[in-house]
Amino acid sequence: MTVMEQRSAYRPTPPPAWQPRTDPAPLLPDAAPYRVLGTEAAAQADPGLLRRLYAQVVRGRRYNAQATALTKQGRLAVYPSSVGQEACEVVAALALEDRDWLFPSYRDTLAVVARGVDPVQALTLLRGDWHTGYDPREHRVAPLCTPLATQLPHAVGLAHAARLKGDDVVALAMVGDGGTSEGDFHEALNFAAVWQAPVVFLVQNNGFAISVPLAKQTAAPSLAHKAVGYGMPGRLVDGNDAVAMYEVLSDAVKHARAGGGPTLVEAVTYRVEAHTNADDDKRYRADSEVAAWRAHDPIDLLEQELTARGLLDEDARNAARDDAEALAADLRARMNQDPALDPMDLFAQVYAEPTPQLREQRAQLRAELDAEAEGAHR
Ligand SMILES: Cc1ncc(C[n+]2csc(CCOP(=O)(O)OP(=O)(O)O)c2C)c(N)n1
Repeated sequence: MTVMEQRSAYRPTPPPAWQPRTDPAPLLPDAAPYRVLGTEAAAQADPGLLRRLYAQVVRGRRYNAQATALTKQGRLAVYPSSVGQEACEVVAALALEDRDWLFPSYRDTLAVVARGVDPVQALTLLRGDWHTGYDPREHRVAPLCTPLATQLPHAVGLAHAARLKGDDVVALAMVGDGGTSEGDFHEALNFAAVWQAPVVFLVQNNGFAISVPLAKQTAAPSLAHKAVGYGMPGRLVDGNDAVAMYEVLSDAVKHARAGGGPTLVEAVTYRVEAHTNADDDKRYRADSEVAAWRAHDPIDLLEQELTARGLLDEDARNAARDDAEALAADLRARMNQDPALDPMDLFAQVYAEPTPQLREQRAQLRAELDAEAEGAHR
């Protein structure tokens, strides 16, 4: 037999039938960020919702300005501003029920305040005073997380455990574009999808991870496209459009609560201020880019719609501004008081069984404090 004849006689067994495990088409994100404000769909937006969102973003903007001012007065060690991102921040809180959990990052104190946590307590960590500053169980808000993306597996664990116990709870976890490159992001999304855990992942794509622009962060078509690889739906939304954000996050929360599993939401927004008060953003981006985003401002978008529909007169505008001023004045007054701190608390509530090194450091600090107190009494 020739080689040709041998080959035509050989009939390899084909592999068992293959088909995709899930149809990828419904998981694909929107072709462009979903918008409502500034489009014809805005006419359908509920007046009560528009007014509520407006009051909240105006408060949020004032809170941001006050917190940054406190860093200049030496009352706050560091503040990662969310100016320009207020719609994402407040809607993350408003889309949840009281029984749900919020998992914020260091940039999300505004979401934490919008959820009802005392603003001074929300800033405790950034003041460098104490551990978390608030009781996470009281408002169901996890501690602000500084190690990037570590809050995501926590959110999945909590949501999965709640589901196993039969508790009707959804977890919403917030992360930045830079955080999506972390291993924790991958592990959290994979577990969440495999377990169909009731989690909403909200990525605030604000353009930068400190000085690293998105183009150097990922080659993915969008961050929302990453969802498909895990087998969960991805949504792409204009993060400066509070109404669009409210619709998309509320839908994702509802979907998770109904047993539909996790959703990855990419909110396209922009960090119009520096990374923190310790950063100089002029070194890595052009003023014109910032100006283009300032022109697509979350407050302006709501104001234009409310004004066009005759829902925002001078009195309503003043009421929102007065409420925001009262929040800022209270924050200023209370942050200007010296907190009563016990430095020994540094070692409290960290380990149930402190390590030998921590015990040694604790004893050393105790001795230094005692010596100082003795010196003061002489
Ligand atoms: C695991 C880890 N690596 C590095 C850092 C240092 N770091 C702090 S903020 C930041 C940028 C994060 O950017 P992004 O996730 O886009 O969030 P944004 O600050 O823009 O809200 C980096 C690298 C960190 N906090 N944690």
